[in-house]
Amino acid sequence: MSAMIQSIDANTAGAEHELTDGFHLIIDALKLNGVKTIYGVPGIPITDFGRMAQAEGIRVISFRHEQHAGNAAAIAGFLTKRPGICLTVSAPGFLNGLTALANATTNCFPMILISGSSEREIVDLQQGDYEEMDQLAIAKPLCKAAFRVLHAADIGIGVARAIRAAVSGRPGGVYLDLPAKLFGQVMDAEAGANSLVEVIDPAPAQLPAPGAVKRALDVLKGAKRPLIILGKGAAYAQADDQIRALIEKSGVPFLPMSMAKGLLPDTHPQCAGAARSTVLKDSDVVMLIGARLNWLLSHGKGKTWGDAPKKFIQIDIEPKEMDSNVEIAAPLVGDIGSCVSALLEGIGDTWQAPPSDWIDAVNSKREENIAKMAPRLMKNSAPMDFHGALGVLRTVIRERPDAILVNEGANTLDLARGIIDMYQPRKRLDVGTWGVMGIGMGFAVAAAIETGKPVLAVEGDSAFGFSGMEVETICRYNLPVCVVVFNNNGIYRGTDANPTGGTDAATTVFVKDARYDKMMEAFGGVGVHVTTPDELKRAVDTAIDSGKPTLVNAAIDPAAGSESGRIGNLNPQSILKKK
Ligand code: ADP
Ligand code: TZD
Ligand code: MG
Repeated sequence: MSAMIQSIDANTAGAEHELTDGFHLIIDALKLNGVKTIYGVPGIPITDFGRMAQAEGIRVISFRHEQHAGNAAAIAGFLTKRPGICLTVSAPGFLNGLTALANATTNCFPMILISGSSEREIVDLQQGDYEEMDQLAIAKPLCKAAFRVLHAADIGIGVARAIRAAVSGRPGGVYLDLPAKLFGQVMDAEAGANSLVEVIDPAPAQLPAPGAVKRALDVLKGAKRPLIILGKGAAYAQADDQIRALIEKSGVPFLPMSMAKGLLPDTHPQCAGAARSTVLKDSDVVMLIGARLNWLLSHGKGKTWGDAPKKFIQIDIEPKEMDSNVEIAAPLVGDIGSCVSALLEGIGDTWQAPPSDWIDAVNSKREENIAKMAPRLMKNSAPMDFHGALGVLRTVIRERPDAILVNEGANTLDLARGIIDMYQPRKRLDVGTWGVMGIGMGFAVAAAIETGKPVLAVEGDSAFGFSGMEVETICRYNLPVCVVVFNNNGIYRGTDANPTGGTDAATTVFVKDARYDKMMEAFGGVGVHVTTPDELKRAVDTAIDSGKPTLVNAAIDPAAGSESGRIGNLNPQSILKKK
């Protein structure tokens, strides 16, 4: 359908002119650039915009809170390499979305937060407009780029800049500020159409310098105990075949970071996931592919990395990432597809596999750890502990490797990451670089919408609470999402008591034995309450087979978890704490 408006132009004495307006120009600009879905929450000044976008064939997914719409857009960006679009109202809606925008930027996910805003004249004189706020200024430090469009004729350029900024170089969040008046601005339809910009090659390949490729290969060749670490940048890059070829040709053990799991199957003979501490400690050359040496890798130094001297090779599109924490002996700046292809070309046919004593050491550690874990995963007891419950979910993903696993919580996150093997790229979506709670339902919605695959969201009961109201969204769009709430009555554990003995609950516990399954039932979905791993497996299988929105409330032993999951060491300690 054309977005044009038949009208009479007063200046040309009754002659018919086709006109268009801001609403339609924004829609046309997005459509021209392949935007198929918008995630948002309606309200002044964007309610009609959402209606019109839907009428024009864009899928508009309305959420109950902007943060979850923003998280949906962000993960859509990660999954598709195209910017996910989130649409919010002014000030409070914008701020709700901003958390997701900042999180997307931190995680290098491309997204665009489009917010309606109030009028510049009033905002700048601080005269108290409806939902007044200088949104552009507030967004700027929290995203990669921020733009405002004041004139309808600039919409094409504004949208194009936002798209290119989001996906080129290191991907990230972009803010696009659209004041209310812009939507109704009218202009000649033909001039409007001509003002639109189709972004050509939005994320251009960035080829590494040949000298840098040779340096990287020389360092790798000199290794006695090499390791490759794959990060979520490697998953994002969609260079799956090249990465697999490089790893298999080089024979180097690889360690996937959380969201890089499945890039090669966790059951691949070279996967060192189950020998993590050994390979970090004992390796002598480490090649990072789309992974930062941040807190998740102990900043590349200290106890985790052992005493042996290490050389790092780092592939990243962001030159400033090099030497962020330790010296990088061989920086390889470029996009991962191009860098890995160049390495593959340079590796030649005379490549020597790593020394067998290293491979043997890694393999035996891996087998030892896998064997140690195995019996714990088979425990079919009530109440369930994390391992028993995760043991069956691990089987679910083995049997359905194309399902997408969303995962958040503390124990629920850390243990699931270690236990549930992934088999395909970009199937594990989680709390990312910030370890943020609240991504669950937003990620689940977008994963279902963008891929059409079944989604299994494994959620701590606290984690789930951050986005729990979006089960209504899941039901409304009838999405094939099965949420499993690991209900241990609280944050980390459900056993804490108020130290004063008073009537207020302890700070980390929730209503005991809450029935989260009833929340899904309230909106027409399926709710199931389970107390054993066998019941859990049956409930999840039924949910995924049916494709119906389902919430499985899985009762977990309230005493089973540990403080902060695997990262309790990051808690500051008071000298006065223990009495
Ligand atoms: P993880 O948390 O999995 O360790 P990080 O988010 O820390 O991963 O690191 C991802 C890195 O990948 C970032 O430094 C980012 O610049 C980089 N990156 C993202 N996309 C690409 C790409 N297409 N090519 C090269 N590097 C990329
Ligand atoms: N707020 C936000 C936005 N992110 C956070 N990470 C936290 C608070 C702090 N936090 C964690 O780091 S994990 C967690 C919180 C509140 C919840 C852990 O409880 P859970 O998981 O029920 O989700 P387990 O299985 O009980 O450990
Ligand atoms: Mg919990």
